Amino acid sequence: MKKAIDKRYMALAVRLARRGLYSTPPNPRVGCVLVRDQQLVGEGWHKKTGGPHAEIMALAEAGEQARGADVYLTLEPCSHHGQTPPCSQALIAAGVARVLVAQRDPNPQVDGRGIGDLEKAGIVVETGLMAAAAEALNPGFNKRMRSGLPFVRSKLAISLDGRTAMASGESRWITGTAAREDVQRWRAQSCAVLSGSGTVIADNPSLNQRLEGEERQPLRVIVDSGLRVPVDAKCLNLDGPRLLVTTTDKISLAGAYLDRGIEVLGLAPRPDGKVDLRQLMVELGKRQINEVMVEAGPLLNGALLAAKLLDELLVYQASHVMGNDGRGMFTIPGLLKMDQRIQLERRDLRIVGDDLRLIFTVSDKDDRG
Ligand code: AOF
Ligand code: ZN
Repeated sequence: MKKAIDKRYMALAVRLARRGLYSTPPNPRVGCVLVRDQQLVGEGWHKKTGGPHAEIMALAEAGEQARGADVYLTLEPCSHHGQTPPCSQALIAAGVARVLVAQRDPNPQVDGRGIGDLEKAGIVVETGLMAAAAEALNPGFNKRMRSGLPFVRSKLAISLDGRTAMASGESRWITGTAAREDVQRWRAQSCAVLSGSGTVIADNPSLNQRLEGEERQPLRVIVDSGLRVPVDAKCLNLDGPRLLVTTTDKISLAGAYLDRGIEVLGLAPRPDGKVDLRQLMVELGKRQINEVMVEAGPLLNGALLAAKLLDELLVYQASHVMGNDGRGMFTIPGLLKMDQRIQLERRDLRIVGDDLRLIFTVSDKDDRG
């Protein structure tokens, strides 16, 4: 009985955390529920980096009622002075009786210390209830804290026969409006949207998020080893942070971009003269980028998948056939035998408007930073 009640309140904490889906990055989404004598006395969630943590909001709502309360937390309370004081101490000072923590905080500054603080103060701590749901709130934060690398999700819009553009390059629109609206939500929850010079030249996409009421714009990152992207490309001129990534030997030619306020990053070129994508991910991790959404063509997608840098595929499949001359999803040369296949695990399947939406986890990947 008690177990079922605990699960119900933890599920509420997860739902509260989700309210921060679009606004918390680079901080994690966190929810907190306070219950005393079977009464809900406080609810909190973390809205914005620099703002109050979930626990502080819930404690403020509960006031004196926090004394002796049970606390349901999706993430271990922080134990450090960041932009705000430690939540572990606030919970202790409020006199709570028991704390249920779904997920330990992988931030090396916390990593068990928050739980340790509570236990030292004589508070009963239970961990692991609904851990998977709590982890799923923050794939990017968790991965970045554990490996230094962001979580990378590639969005692909395809025909039934897996084509992403006609041979002419034309690709508007493969999927319907409902799928394109869905894409806006994924963009808005990302810290960065990544594309390549080929896509920008062919489609001139905006790559910004246009969700109503959401202010935070993900960083638009364009990989352009040859500095071929026109300076007046939409994605380089719309409001919001922009980053053009090229190789160190090209950086002296980037004046026209810099004049427009576009940041240009030069990375040491690989032997083939292209940008080192792993280095790019390391760099994005250092910039506190949690989730990257890739919206690119088959060359960049193929290179990312082959380099084991993709964590997830978000695929929208339309009900039409584009034919054999159309472009594919991943250009990966040298895959000839069945045992060279790249293994995926399908996690979700649903219908979005006229299209099918599939989410895959890439099983075979490399998380070393
Ligand atoms: C919590 N509750 O609601 C959140 C936590 O700079 P600060 O003070 O905002 O601290 C950020 C770190 O605190 C973040 O990296 C993560 O480890 C933790 N986030 N902790 O107790 C919250 N958002
Ligand atoms: Zn905190």
